[in-house]
Amino acid sequence: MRESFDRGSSMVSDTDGAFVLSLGLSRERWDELVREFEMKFGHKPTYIARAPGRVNLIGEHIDYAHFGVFPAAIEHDILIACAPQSMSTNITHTSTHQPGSVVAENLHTRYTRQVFTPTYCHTVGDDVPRDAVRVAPWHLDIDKSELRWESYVKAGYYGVLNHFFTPSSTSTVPVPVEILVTGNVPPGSGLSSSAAMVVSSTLAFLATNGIFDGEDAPTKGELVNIAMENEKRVGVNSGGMDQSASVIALPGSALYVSFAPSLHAEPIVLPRNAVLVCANSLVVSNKAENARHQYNLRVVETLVAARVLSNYLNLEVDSTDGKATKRRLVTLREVLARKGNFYRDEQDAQQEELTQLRKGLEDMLKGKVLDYLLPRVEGRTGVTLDEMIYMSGMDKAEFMEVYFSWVDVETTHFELYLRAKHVFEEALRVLQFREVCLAGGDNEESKLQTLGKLMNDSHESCNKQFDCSHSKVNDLVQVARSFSEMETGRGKGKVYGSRVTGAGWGGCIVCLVHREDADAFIVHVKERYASYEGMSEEDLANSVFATEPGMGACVFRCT
Ligand code: NG1
Ligand code: MG
Repeated sequence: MRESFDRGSSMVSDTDGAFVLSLGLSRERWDELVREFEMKFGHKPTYIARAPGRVNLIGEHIDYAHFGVFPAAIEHDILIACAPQSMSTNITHTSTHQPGSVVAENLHTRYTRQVFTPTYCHTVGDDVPRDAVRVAPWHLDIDKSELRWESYVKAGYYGVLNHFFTPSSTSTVPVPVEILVTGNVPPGSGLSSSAAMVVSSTLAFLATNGIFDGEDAPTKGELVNIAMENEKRVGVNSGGMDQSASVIALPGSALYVSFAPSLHAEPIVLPRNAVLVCANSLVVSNKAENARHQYNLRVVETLVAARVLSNYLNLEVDSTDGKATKRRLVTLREVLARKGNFYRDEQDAQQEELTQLRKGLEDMLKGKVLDYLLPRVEGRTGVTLDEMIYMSGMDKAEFMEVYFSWVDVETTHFELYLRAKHVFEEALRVLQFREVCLAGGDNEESKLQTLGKLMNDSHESCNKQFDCSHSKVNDLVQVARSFSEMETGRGKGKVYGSRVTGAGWGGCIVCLVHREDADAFIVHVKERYASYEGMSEEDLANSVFATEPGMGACVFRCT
């Protein structure tokens, strides 16, 4: 991890509310949160941790293949008011006050109060492997079988405990904590409510334990890594896009985030007249529940595609230990970099060469290499498990160990070719998108058109090659695009591009619209998407909204 981001302590701001207001955040929500915290716990919170959701402009399902992506933080966020548990006000939860115990409340009435205490495993016995003690001495029960709100709180806490309360760290005993959560990022909508939950939870436990004040304060880069690991505890093997956007984003800029050879984020300003509009298809995508045949399956397909390509290209991706070859997971980005001779490992930790990367992608897409991923049988693109194992050059036992032992997926059919093709094409589109944004000159209109075209192409590929859209999402995209046939009084409506954003299989689309047309565009979409019929004004406003790139996570000390 590069130390290129601020020390984490700069994430804490003292505020009497003025800072909150100057950011354009709704003061009422913050005041209500503080009031409710006092009602529930009998004292004021010490901190409020805030982490935003994000919208991804382009670069879908390529972060876990380690290619760069292009998200922006949105104004919607998760807020967690928190404080160490107070001895004097412990009327309602007498059984707590044990080290690290947590009383978690949610402002949303659907989510009930949760009380939990982590356990510390400090002895190495028959049933406790030595590694478990060294790597993760703290344990918290996280239910992966169903989506529970407190799982995200626990996931954030788990990382804090196992990074900052280990035998080798300066802190030893976590304080008992009270938290109250509220949020307005619509769940399951591709705007990353989950990362916002995990990041804000991570921040809340770091702050209440005083870690930002000590020498262990993490950098923003370290926070991203911790939040990424934490999110995996909930059962989704995600890449790092959402956590990077939520932690690192700066107001007014989108981010180009790359992951190889190490995490790097570059703020990029969009053209002056670009407005992003998000519209929710209202199809809730339950990523944790469907991960076995959706998200996690895509992660496995892209990783196996990388293995098959490295086998056919004879790339030296495995290490040898004496005579035995040690197999490991390789990403599509690593295959590309090794093939193009620009592979660097994390030790070098320099920013990747974008010109080399671009050339590598163009070569890969021009050549015939991707055909290695097709079955040797005409008429289908996907392969069976046995075909895939054969193509990997590995024996079955080691293949199963490397590719399936850590993940639960459900299918008999793997679309290695289509998934890899999407990943390489999408990675190239992200680089083109970045270049257009950075190019000088004042040909705004043509820039917006090029960006929009890249977004439209991305949607087609998500839909057809990556199979992560949904018929209703496609309907919504069509509604959005039909704005370009409408007369606005200034000519035809200026919507440049529309695409599914985030993991997909439901959720939101993101549209690139001309600033002057944003209001008319929003009305257009609200009036025409079938599932919006009969919705209240308030629900409609929460379903279709313009957003400016917002600021990343922060902790506010309540004064
Ligand atoms: P969502 O489900 O939209 O938050 C997920 C992953 C990302 C990325 C996108 C697809 C998580 C937390 N995030 O985002 O890392 O892979 O899908 O581009 O699972
Ligand atoms: Mg998510």
